[in-house]
Amino acid sequence: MIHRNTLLALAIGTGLLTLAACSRDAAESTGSTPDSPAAATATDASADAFVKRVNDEYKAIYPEQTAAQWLSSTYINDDSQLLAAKANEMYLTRLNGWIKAAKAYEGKPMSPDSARAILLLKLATAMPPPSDPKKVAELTKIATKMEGDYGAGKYCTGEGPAKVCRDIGQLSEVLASSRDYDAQLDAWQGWHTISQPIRKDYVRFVELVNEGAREMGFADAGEMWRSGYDMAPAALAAETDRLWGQVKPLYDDLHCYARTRLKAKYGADKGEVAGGLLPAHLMGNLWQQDWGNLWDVLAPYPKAGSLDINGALMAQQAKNLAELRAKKPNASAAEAIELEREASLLTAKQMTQRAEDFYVSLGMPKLPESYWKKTQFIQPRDRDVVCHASAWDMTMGGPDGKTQDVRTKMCIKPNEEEFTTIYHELGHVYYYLAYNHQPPLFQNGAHDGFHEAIGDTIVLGMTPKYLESIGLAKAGEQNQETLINAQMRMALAKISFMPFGLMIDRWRWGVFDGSIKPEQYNKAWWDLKAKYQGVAPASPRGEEFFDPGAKYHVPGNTPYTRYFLSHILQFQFYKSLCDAAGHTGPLYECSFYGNQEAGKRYWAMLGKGASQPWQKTMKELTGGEKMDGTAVLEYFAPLRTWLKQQNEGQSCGWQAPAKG
Ligand code: X8Z
Ligand code: ZN
Repeated sequence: MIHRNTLLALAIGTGLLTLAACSRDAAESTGSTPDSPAAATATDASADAFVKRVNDEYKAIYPEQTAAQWLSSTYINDDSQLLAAKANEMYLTRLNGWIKAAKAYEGKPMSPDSARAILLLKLATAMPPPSDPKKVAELTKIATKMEGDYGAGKYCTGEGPAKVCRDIGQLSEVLASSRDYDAQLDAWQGWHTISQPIRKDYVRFVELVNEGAREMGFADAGEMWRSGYDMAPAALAAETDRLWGQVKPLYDDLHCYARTRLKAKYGADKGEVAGGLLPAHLMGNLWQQDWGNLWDVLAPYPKAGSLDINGALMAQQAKNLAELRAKKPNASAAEAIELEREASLLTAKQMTQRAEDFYVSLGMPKLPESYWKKTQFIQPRDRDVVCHASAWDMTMGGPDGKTQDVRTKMCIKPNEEEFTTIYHELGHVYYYLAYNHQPPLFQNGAHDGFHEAIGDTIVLGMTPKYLESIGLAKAGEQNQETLINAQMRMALAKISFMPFGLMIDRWRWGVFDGSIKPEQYNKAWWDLKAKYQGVAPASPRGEEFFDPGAKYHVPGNTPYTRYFLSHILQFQFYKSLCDAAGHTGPLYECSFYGNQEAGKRYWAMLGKGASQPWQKTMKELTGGEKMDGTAVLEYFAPLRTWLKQQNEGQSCGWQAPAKG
């Protein structure tokens, strides 16, 4: 996704452009005074002055580049893409001088803040470009094109007047709601046709970023990605294995339960794929990363309480529409369409106000007025956009730190998944607002998993009681059945995600280090899907497909380990905020909604941004310095017991197809 920190990463990566050129170019290319880094005596003061100059220039040139990216994501066409790619290229050329100039300060004494800023300058890249300017232009063009092609992707069927084209939203809707085996298969396969043409671009993209990473001294781009965690890249990889080991037993239990239910629903032959794998098109989600839409199939106690948030949100939309229609009883056909859009926009804003209210209840500020004016809430009907949700900081606070322009870009629909995604995106936005006072190079998450975990921590605070208090659920009397329902609802969103959060970058790390070759892209993808998630396609997916490209973050080049880490971290943050709020009793019962003390501690953490190693930031909030899955297990303890009972007598587990 292209939120601000991705852009920073992308931009700084391209700063490697002229590493080999002479140092005078650096001063010229940054447009600065002739304070040539090579000639400077690298004392404390000069390094600090250098970092200050980079920070000032960075903030000054940033808005133009971000504006071009915003335009190309909210108005996809050849012109906006050309401008976005060019803006990137120009911006990166400016940044290039900074990285090169920073070399002069290597190993010299400097303040800890300057040392960290220079470290971040060199490490915070998702897209390291080669030094050849032609290749930089090629890279920014390919990157813009891949994302645009994904955003505009459609699956068309029929000919002539009978031709129907469906976008990702419409195809996702089929998986969410239809329980017709073939309709789901068609929607799933249809979406996976859009990425076939992206394959050749991706192959070239990998060559280019690897070249860039190697010039910078990394083994490959994957190693560079793993280097942004205040620990050795190999240690980070081992850390993800350790964390997965902690939560995998819970995933295995959920997998077993889901399979039993699917077989009951679709029959023993269609409800699973040979080896005990879950059929990819039946999980309610294009990538099987969130099984929440399968509530109708997987609800433990369908009659206990009501957590039908989809129904409540749709009712809200219907109410908005009815009220608008009542004001305009004789609307023409064209006006009727406008009314529907007006109702959708109103519902989307109401959902966002709900999310804002949670943050404000913790003592955080209201969103700035400009947020409401400039955000993309719903899908425009007259043009292609990248619907994948993202949060943007357009100005980094502006020159005075107070000219804030933060936005979200979504295609909101009235359903539960989108509702919680709004809370997720506002987590990014509140992080921006909290750290806008920091120097630009520290305006980032403690690590990228922190950025992803902020809003999700709030989502964990959306207990049935909270949902009832905002009129979206009838929690009723709490008992064992409603507890298991609530736990299952959370597990279908969070636990089902974990192996997916891990496997995407297992695939990309392999692609970058060459152990996965282009001619095995798809096979390796499905091998990893089978190994980690225990899912499989219903029919063979040969190399004519490029299934990884059907997931936004691959053509969008957003590293994904951040989401896996976030799913661990958010339970740790949640537990700490519950402690701060004085919660006693089982963890899963806690909502810190409205608690100022929890809010104060959270805000303090957000305000630190990337100014210190994440371990320190984590210690300040949680008291510990390690990521740890035990809070996940503590939270889901009742569900774990319940799943064990349900799975009794079943033979759980799955057999990944033999590696060929
Ligand atoms: O991409 C996102 C956010 C934007 S950072 C909507 N997420 C991942 C995904 O959709 O694949 C949030 C959860 C995982
Ligand atoms: Zn996010």
